[in-house]
Amino acid sequence: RSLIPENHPRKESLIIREKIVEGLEEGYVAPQGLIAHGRGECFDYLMGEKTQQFAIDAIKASVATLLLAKHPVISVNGNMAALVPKEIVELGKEINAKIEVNLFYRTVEREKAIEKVLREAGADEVLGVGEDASATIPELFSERRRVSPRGILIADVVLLALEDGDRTEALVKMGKKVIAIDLNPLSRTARMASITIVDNVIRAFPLLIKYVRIMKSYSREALEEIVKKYDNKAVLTASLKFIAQRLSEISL
Ligand code: PTJ
Repeated sequence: RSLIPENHPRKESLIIREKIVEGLEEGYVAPQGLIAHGRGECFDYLMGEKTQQFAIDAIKASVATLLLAKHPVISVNGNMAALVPKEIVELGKEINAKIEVNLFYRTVEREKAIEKVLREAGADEVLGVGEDASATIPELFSERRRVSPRGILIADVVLLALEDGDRTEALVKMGKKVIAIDLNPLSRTARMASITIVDNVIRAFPLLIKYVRIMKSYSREALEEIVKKYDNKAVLTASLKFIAQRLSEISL
């Protein structure tokens, strides 16, 4: 491993990079995942590398939606497995969600490697690997169309991150609610999703777990009210305004 000096001002960010590189070396992060990570870092930088209020609002609406869901599924790709494997499993257990591997650059080897990472992180069951991905999402032509008939196919709510816009759109067209974690508020995924958490998965997952523990005791009515009041367009606008304002303040 490369040596990161203890006092390096960007130590955290460098450690996170190492996790992605390690995932690449172990064969479960796609090479394109490195590019995606760099784009994410750039947006994170613009947002001060902190969870902002618009992300908290989206996280609360996501938790309410997940707690009300009948068949929630957490969709996992290479970058997520590298960055938040334990948190994926923990959140899955808290909300009784299935965990499914779904890759843009799909190979059975990568699926199996991700399953291994998730099992080592405590998962009892991992869907979408090899033959299990026997169902198809209509109108989708990437390898992401192959899904598990016990998972994404029948899900009413899908939580995903670092995603391409096509699948989000196809899932929404199938009548599913899509919760997307994406640092880029301009991406097609961010625009197509039912709820967009504009934050880093590294910070968003622990917060989702935290709020599930708090909101578990809420009544159905209270959860439904949170979902009803939520406005994703307003959240995306707030994130762009935040970036614009921050840049104009810095450039003074
Ligand atoms: O593992 P696979 O085969 O499914 O491939 C995964 C990647 C990420 C390669 C694939 O989905 C892809 O190419 O994604 P995109 O189109 O590059 O989109 C990734 C989005 O995630 C971009 O909008 C980034 O800004 C955002 N992003 C990157 N890192 C993070 C992030 N969002 C949240 N947290 C991050 N750490």
